Amino acid sequence: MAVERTLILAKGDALVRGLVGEILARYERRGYTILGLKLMQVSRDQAQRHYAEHEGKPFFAGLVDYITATPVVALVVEGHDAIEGCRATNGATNPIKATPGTVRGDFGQTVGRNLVHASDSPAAAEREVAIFFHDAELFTRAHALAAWLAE
Ligand code: DAT
Ligand code: MG
Repeated sequence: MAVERTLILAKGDALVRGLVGEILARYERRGYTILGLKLMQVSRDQAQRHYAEHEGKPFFAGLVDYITATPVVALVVEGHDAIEGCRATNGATNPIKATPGTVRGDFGQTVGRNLVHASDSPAAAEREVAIFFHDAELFTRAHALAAWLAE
């Protein structure tokens, strides 16, 4: 068991369909700590770097279009085995194969509009967090506790 950070994206379909709160609540209820959170427009450069492992695949261009077409909600969460845990919360890549009770299994129909992203390894998480967040945009539970105790 290791305390890990992971990058989560609630992608454009989640935003347009009004599901962001519902989706983020699932990570919160699971006990993950939110370290960073923002609504942002992803640039094509960020999108291409984020999805670099898929370059050359037939769906790559569509993936970059999808992630850059609308704003997305990006967050960094931390918790025990958060990388595996958040991917389990998201469900299988193809929503048709995703178990009901997961984000994709509850809200998705097609792999091209599967609502969420979560990093798949510690190395990917480190790389992806750096694409979407500056260090100064990340906070810890200690930041919040210190302010709360000082009141
Ligand atoms: P995941 O998002 O579950 O980590 P992935 O990294 O394999 O999945 O793929 C990244 C995204 O690319 C995925 O969320 C949706 C899209 N994608 C994957 N396989 C695809 C396919 N066969 N056809 C269309 N889109 C696909
Ligand atoms: Mg992936």
